[in-house]
Amino acid sequence: MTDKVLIIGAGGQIGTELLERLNQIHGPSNVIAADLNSSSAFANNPYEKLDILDKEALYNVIKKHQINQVYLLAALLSATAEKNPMFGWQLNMDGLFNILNLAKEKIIDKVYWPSSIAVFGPTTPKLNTPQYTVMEPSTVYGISKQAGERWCEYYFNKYNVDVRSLRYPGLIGWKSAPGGGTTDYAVHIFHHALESGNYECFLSEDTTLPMMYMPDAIKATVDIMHAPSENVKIRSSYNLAGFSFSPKEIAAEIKKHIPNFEITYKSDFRQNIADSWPQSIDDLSASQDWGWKPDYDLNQMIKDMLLNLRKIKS
Ligand code: NAD
Ligand code: AKB
Repeated sequence: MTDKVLIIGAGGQIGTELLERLNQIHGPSNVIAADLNSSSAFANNPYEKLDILDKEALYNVIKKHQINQVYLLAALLSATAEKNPMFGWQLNMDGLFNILNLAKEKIIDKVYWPSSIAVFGPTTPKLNTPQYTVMEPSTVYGISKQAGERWCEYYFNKYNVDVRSLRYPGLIGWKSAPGGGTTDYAVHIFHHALESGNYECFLSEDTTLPMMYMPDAIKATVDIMHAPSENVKIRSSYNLAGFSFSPKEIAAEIKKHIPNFEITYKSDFRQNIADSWPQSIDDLSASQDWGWKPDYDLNQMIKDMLLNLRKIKS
């Protein structure tokens, strides 16, 4: 049977790039883009205007297109959720339940739902954070992701729901803009370096965080969704690592390519969020269970970002 895939939140930072990749795998007519608003990125795909919180509309879209796989990307990210905690909780949890319950009823048969390094908190070991460790998230976003992970595992164990998940670090890409996260600075810095030659960072210079280049995040997403079911041994969510850096370190690297680039620092409320997260991640389980290995290190990511952003800005 041909897979019919629905991406909910297809217009976001990840959705835009995941859509491209899933088009290559399944063919654009089999990949349905859903979001609150349309986007030029959906030009080749069927599009559905959909609010994930509208259960009836969701059911109708799934029936209309005979969807069997859902990638659920709609969520409020860390910084936005902190400004509106109750709505962040509602969107992130009810959206997930709406999809998990369709999978429980066997209306769909496979679900992808991303978690985040935000499941960890101030009491988690910061270096090489293990797969299994203390998890006391201090943000509403992190609490929603941790609860979501528990529910994913519960639905797998209780109802045999084939749900797969990754704890993404901060994602960096040139094709799409980030929306409302704490790690967004790591994308903004490139645009500012090329456009004005200076950037005021909302995190302090030594705030080290785990990050990943978007092509690796897309590869991991596709790989875990295509791994044999028995290889996906963790049904909460897998740790995933790329590389780590602080604003000072990435600025120094960018300066090697753009010598006049200057960075200044003015921390805001996102500093507290970043300070509660790990600095580096141990992703041994993902590599052992389904062969995960990133393609990009920090220097390759920087070169590729600058090359592509220069092209689209010229
Ligand atoms: P994003 O904010 O860029 O995109 C989310 C998309 O969802 C947007 O296009 C938005 O319009 C859509 N959306 C919002 N509310 C909706 C609703 N009610 N119904 C339908 N669509 C709705 O987010 P992203 O960076 O692409 O992240 C996608 C997922 O990956 C989220 O669950 C996020 O927590 C997770 N994640 C992202 C990162 C990252 O660095 N980008 C890291 C860790 C985890
Ligand atoms: C955010 O900063 O909120 C996201 C994430 C790491 O989950 N990029």
